[in-house]
Amino acid sequence: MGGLASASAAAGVAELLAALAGPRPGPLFAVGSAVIDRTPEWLKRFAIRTFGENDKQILLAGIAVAVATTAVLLGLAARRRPAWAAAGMFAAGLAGAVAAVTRPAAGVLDAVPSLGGALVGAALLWVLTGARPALGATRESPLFGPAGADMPEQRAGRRLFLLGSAGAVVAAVGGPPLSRMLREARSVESARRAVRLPRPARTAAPLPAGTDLRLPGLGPFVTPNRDFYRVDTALVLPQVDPAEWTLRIHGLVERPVELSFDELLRRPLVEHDITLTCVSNEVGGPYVGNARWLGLPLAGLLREAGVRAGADQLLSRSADGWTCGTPLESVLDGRQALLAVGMNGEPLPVANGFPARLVVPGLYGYASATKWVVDLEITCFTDSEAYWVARGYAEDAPIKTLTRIDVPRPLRRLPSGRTMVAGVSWAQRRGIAAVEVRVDGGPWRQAHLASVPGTDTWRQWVLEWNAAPGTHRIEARATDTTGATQPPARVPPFPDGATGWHSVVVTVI
Ligand SMILES: Nc1nc2c(c(=O)[nH]1)N[C@H]1C(S)=C(S)[C@@H](COP(=O)(O)O)O[C@H]1N2
Ligand SMILES: [Mo]
Repeated sequence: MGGLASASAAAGVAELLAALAGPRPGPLFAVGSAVIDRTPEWLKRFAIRTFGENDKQILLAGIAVAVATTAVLLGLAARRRPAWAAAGMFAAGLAGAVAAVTRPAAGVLDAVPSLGGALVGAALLWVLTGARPALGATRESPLFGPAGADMPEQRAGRRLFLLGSAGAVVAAVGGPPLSRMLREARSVESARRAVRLPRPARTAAPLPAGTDLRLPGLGPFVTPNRDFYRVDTALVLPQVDPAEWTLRIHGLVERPVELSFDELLRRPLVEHDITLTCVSNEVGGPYVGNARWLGLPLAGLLREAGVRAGADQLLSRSADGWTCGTPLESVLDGRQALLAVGMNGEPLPVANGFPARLVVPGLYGYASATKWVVDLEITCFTDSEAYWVARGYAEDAPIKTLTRIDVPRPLRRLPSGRTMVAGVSWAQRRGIAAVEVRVDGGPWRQAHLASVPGTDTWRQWVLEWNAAPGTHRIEARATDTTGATQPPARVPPFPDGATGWHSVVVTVI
């Protein structure tokens, strides 16, 4: 108990000190992030596959269990060797400090919260366990000498114990909510609400009629911001104040450029509909979403800086130190690659990169879609490796053609008769030319395609099916405008994206 109480108090104090110090994540989160960056690729893939968007909660829970176990062991050890146990508690805090200091963009001061927490934890452990013999037990106490000593010392020991317990409870129970309040008070949400996006210099045409088939269960053509998937390595959302944000463009350029957020909003911004896709998305998976983005064309910005001959990589970096390598060619070939500030008519949500992010049609997010972007370096693939490329993912990451059946849901029981089979297909840059559906390995039938504003978004489709009683397997596949049809064999996401046909099994009654 003493161990657990001291450790909880230490954690509470550390998180509170971190919240007082500034917007950067506290030591527990620093440990979590350090674990994420050092997790072997296969384990990360397993975690994403198994826990999906809950992977971060599972990781934090795992760390909490590890910390609690250590704390209980230290508490037990403290009965015999209080000094050692206190030293152990301090060492654990030191580990937190090391994790915090070695995070990208961290400084020496980031060690302070962990060290403060560690000191409190070590002192409490000493008081709560080491001093206990003075309460009248028969063992020797290092603080108060032989047990059974005279009354004033016993009383002093008891007072210290009670004070320590009270302090531990206050710190452990009060620390986390107090630090959350401090963080919320300082979050950029209010700055975000104050942002007035300019009118686009070039507005996207209204969506053509019939982009959205509006079928129950079918994902809408435009994914609402609150439903947009989120994938990133950030345990705590980076809080980037637009008043302090700058974007630096440097490296193999003629003229380095630095841009403030106000300057960015004064530039001629354009709108474009782009479907974003995560390389970790399994066939039939949820990590894909479509939005209307508002931003500055990246190609013009890079030409302003003057890209030097020989460069082939745009290495972008986020406020929290994540990096992304995009083939320069794909930014300069005429597609609408954007430095985006708006998403579906609003400033970017904080989770999706506020105040600015990159969006490049046709490439998986890990190679194109840097959120909280602060730095663009023109470089070569041979000179620097981005985060996921260093972990084995492909340098060139064009999105593969994929089809997802949204209706009916897997394992659904349906009444027999006419029913709709519907879903979405995407092949960004190339565009979807046809979608076919078959039941129980029978003949392929052409689905009806919804309209689309261009080649960079997904495309809805629907087919009416006269369902007979029994168990049926529905399969769907798309063909892009180059004439290439999705291959049947399932390929897992690593290292350059999943392929294969999506299939859904239903029972008709
Ligand atoms: N700063 C930062 N940007 C990032 C990532 C990240 O981990 N950190 N992940 C990328 C990946 S893998 C994807 S798929 C997209 C997801 O964007 P979303 O969360 O807005 O859907 O963001 C990209 N941008
Ligand atoms: Mo991703």
